[in-house]
Amino acid sequence: MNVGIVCYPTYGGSGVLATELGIALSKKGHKVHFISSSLPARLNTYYANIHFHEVRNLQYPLFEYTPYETALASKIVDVMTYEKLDVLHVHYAVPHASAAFMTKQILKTKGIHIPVITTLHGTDITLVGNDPSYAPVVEFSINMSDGVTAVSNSLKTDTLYRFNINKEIEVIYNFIDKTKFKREYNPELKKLFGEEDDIFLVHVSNFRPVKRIMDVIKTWEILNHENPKIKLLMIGDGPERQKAEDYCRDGKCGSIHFLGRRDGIGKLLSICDVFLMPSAKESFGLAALEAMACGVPVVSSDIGGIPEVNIQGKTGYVCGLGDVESMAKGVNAIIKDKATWEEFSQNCIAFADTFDINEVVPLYEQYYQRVINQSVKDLD
Ligand code: GMT
Repeated sequence: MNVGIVCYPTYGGSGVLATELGIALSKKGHKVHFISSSLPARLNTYYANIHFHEVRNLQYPLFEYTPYETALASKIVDVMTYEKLDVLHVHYAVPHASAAFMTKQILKTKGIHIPVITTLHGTDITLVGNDPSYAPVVEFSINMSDGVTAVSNSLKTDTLYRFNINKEIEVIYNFIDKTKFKREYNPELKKLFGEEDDIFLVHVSNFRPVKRIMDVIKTWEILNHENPKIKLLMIGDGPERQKAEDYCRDGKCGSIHFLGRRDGIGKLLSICDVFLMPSAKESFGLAALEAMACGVPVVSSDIGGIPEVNIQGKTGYVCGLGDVESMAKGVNAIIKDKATWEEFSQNCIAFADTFDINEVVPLYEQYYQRVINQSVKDLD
């Protein structure tokens, strides 16, 4: 197949998932065209069958805001016309689904038909997409897509609750590439941040307000107060990082390491003992799944799709939003002895296996084929 993928290039679950999907499809012999405003973060090496088309956003003094959606639709029209895509798969509804709809209309006038699949990732439905400034366009463009997928059952339910949707939504879970995320414990790496017998908590995100990184720090504070051997690695960057660092600057957070944005974090995760995800919104929690694949149990909030990934009492604990006391208790219950931690860690690896890339990518291929076949039938 010749597949077009539209995604955000930034560090965020939807862009990561879209990029990993494109890479996996290319390895299976499909031709993949990424269309994005810059090179997606995880597309940092060369692959056969992968092409990258940059959306150039023309600046003009008249524009207070540059019309990205227009530039994107124009770029898709160009790629579609010359590369003859079989299907266009857009990740994150805002504004990719509406840009795709516009593209379809333009191409129709040229006698070209392209089926569009929209994958809903989370905040495009639960936070940004249902804001009145976007909602009517989001609802319309989801309904106009030829296929719609959501990354968890929770997100499907949320979408049907918040919007008037007349399309069947297929749930295809996010996936994990075990060659990139596996347990590779390295004591030398651990020594860079502490001592061999320290216990490391870890958080990975883009530090946006929904990630509630102050809950991460408060959970660590409770635990570190009881046991100073408990340390914390904060991986990522974003708008809330400054607030968290300022909170720590009077010296009370001596054993927190802010590592910033990092690539290839499987090795870092592998020196850690518990992953913290106290998010206020999370349709799936790809970062938690990546930690689990590295054998790291998760203590999280019970929001959105997280309980479909983090299984209470097996791979970790799910707690009420903002309940840092329960989160600290959850961590203690996991790290109380080596055997308990080992059991949770093994459960994590086994459960992460059920989201294996080799199982999930064929679901997308089958779905593409179904949507293509149906759209050809609809044309007749
Ligand atoms: O939440 C983020 O950090 C980024 C966001 C995105 O759209 O890029 O992630 C969403 O998509 C991920 C991949 O499907 C999911 O794992 C995240 O749970 C989801 N985030 C939210 O719902 C807040």
